[in-house]
Amino acid sequence: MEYRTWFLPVVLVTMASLWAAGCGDGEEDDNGDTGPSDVAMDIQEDVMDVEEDMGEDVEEDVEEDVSDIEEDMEEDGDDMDAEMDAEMDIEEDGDDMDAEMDAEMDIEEDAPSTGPPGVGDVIVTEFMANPEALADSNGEYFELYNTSSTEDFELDGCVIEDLSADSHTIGAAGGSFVIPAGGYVTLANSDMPGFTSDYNYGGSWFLSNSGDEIQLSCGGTVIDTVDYDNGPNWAGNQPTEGAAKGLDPTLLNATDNDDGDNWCDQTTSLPNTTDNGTPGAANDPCS
Ligand SMILES: [Ca+2]
Ligand SMILES: [Ca+2]
Ligand SMILES: [Ca+2]
Ligand SMILES: [Ca+2]
Repeated sequence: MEYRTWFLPVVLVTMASLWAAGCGDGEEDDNGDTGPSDVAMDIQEDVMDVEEDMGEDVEEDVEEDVSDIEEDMEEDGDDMDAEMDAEMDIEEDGDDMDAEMDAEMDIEEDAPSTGPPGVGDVIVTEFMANPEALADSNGEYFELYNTSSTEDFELDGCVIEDLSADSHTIGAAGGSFVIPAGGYVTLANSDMPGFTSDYNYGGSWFLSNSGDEIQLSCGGTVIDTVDYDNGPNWAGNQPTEGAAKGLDPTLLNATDNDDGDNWCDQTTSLPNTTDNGTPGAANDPCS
């Protein structure tokens, strides 16, 4: 105990000094928080934690703080979480066990986490029900749009269905199919429906030429539905052969896409066929 009480701070101060001398330039980074000089500051602050813990004569805390410092130096150069944890621990009860648990949680929280969308977060914005240049069995597709400007959403495990027999659970290669914030993804019954689709749901899911539904559900919650069944909300404006229907780009929400009057034939040619569509990109305007 006595040996450790003077030896560890000396070693750590030395380590911190070497780290600062070797990596830091003494100036603040442009972004102010993640550069080598900040790492050196973090380590120095951890050393102060050690000294404070020793003032309370808590040997376990000292050892754990030491391992915190070592981990921080090995990991990613960002000690902010560990630093805050250490401060809270000191304020609380002199028991540093929380810091270990916090550190584990920090690692989990720092990992990218993308959740499923909520109602209206992801909407149907385009569909090709009746291709002309390709057979229907090869050229049907639809497009989804992420209405959030800040949040990505995970679509793997979500279900695409209609209101009768068609149902397919998205099972992407690698177990992840993310639609980025403000972005589009395309789902098709082949890999090349006139362009390279993002997801191929295969040949057992169909878009009827006369009337059908596209519904996305995630975790049992319906996220969006488009029903072009020629019913009261979609009188006329049925699919045109060789042109995808696109939602007016000024009306990108889950309610406006229920009304067939807000959809129009796309006029931009697909990359690989003479049919028209704007898969994965903003739709052609409807007026
Ligand atoms: Ca069709
Ligand atoms: Ca169908
Ligand atoms: Ca809708
Ligand atoms: Ca589009």
